[in-house]
Amino acid sequence: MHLKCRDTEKPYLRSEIHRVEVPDEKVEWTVEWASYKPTVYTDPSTNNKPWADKNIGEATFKWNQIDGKTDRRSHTGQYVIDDYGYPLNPMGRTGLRGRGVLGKWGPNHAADPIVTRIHKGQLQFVAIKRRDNGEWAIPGGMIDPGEAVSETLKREFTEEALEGVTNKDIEEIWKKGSELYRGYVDDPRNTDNAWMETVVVNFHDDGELLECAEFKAGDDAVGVRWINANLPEKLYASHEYFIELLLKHHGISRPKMEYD
Ligand code: RP5
Repeated sequence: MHLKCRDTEKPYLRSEIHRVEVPDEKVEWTVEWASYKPTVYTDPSTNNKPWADKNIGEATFKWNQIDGKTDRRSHTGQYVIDDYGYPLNPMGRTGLRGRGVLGKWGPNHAADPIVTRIHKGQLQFVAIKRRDNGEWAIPGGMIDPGEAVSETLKREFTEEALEGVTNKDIEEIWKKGSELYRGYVDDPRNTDNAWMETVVVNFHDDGELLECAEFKAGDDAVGVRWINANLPEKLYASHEYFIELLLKHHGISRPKMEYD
């Protein structure tokens, strides 16, 4: 069940708009809620951007299909279009309608590379600090139109954690990846009609390829560092869950914490 995209405490990113509170039992669209009338918000800064969709009614959209250069298929299966022509978030209500700050109606596809190493006996992954909200995150990003996921994974890591600078040694790391997840992301930008989805792939450096890499935050990142995977750390969107999958993949169990 999505939680971060139902947060009513903070205003929605770059706005003064608050979500309507959606109680757990009313998240699913199949639960009747006649008086549900959340604010409709599409960030004005997305208007007329080449990467953003037009308003519903001003263009035709091929839902659940590849639509020109936009992949409107969801990893979660077929999503529903409501009576007014808007795609409905497959995880249910979020307390906000419209496209928010996202570019696409329906699924917005991203890719997340988890680059890892063993350091002093600990599994570590590379994290970046996001410019938009200051949270630590996996250095993922949006898939460009027509781009292969494998390219996005490489490109986003290079832009955000290496400030665009790569070399032959670092390139080696992209040769072996293990997919950990493919699906919906509980991203704070999600709305009832636009949401994030991702493919998460682990690239493990078992040959010290990254030992001499010069990590430097670039593009949408303002910080970069190695984080011990088995220590609890607050991360952006569903990224804590992706780290749990990473630990499982490496056969590591996280020590039980007081709050568990
Ligand atoms: C998250 O947003 C994904 O998991 C990915 O890490 C990220 C992509 O968005 P940007 O970083 O490009 O804003 O939902």
